[in-house]
Amino acid sequence: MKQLLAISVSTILCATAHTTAYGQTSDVLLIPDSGPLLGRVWAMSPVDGSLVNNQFILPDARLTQPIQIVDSGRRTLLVTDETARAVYEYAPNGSYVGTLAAGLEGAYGICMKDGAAFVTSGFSNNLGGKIYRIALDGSAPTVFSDWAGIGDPRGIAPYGAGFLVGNSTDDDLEVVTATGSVVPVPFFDSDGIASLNFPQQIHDIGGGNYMVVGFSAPWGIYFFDASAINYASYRAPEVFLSPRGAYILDNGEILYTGGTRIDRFSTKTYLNTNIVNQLGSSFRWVTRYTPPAPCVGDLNGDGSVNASDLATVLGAWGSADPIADLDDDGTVAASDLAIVLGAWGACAG
Ligand SMILES: [Ca+2]
Ligand SMILES: [Ca+2]
Ligand SMILES: [Ca+2]
Repeated sequence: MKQLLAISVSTILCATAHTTAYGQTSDVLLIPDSGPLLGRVWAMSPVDGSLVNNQFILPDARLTQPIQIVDSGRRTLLVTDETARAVYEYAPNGSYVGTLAAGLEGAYGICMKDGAAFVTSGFSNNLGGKIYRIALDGSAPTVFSDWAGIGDPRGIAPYGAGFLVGNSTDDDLEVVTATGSVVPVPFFDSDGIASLNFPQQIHDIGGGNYMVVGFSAPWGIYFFDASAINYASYRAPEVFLSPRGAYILDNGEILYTGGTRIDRFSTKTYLNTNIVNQLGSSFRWVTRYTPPAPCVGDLNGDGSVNASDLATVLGAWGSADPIADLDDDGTVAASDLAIVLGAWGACAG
């Protein structure tokens, strides 16, 4: 009886799991690496921070100083690049799709809200800070929030109807309203000396709480509640060096990035563990990514069913190639071609 059960379960698994050419099906943490030659994006485990793929996005000449990568909500990823002053779009398999915005005064932090990207800008060229709103429909970016006389916006996270934004000029955490104005009284007024100094990545960690990364001494990972009470701070020695990005791992430890290193530390034992120390790398912000469910007929995972997928089926014609054999009947044939043609175009959702 046990044996029969095992056979029937494995039969079901075979029947439902079509092999795909592109790999990432479970959550990963995506971390841009603005190395000295070509920027790329690493993927790490959200459970313990271990390495999944150090070339989730292959080294790419476009990426001169990539900072943050987020899910666009339309089966693509958006990457900000500080020195290229652009926002690039990539497919779930890490291939380049297009340039969403270029010629910005800068492009640093990014978060999605109401279907648009909000990008902080301004540090690289001293023209004064701005937050751009960039729609995904190809229309020109607009200045959502002008920080002239206020400072330089860095990390950005949704907050109420607007945003919580780090100000690297006065080290405060500013509230930006839904219409882009900066509230005169900050959420947290930091002295930048004994407390948060040079805020970088900001995470909404739920329950009204925020985790903010402070890059300059006393560098560390700072936690604030809804009343802006700084209820926890982790600094040296458990935070080994100036951090830029951070993430609370599923195992409860805190992963953080800084320079050539990706580390994690325990908030219980204060033990720091190095995960990666890669000569030449410069690791940036950390964002969890849930890959979209594979799209039927999209054999290469670039987000659409098109000529490249058709070519894969035709190239494997008559074979048992498990990727091109879409209906899993053992042969690449007309029925598989029909699936590709029937799904032609951009993947939905
Ligand atoms: Ca201040
Ligand atoms: Ca495709
Ligand atoms: Ca087939």
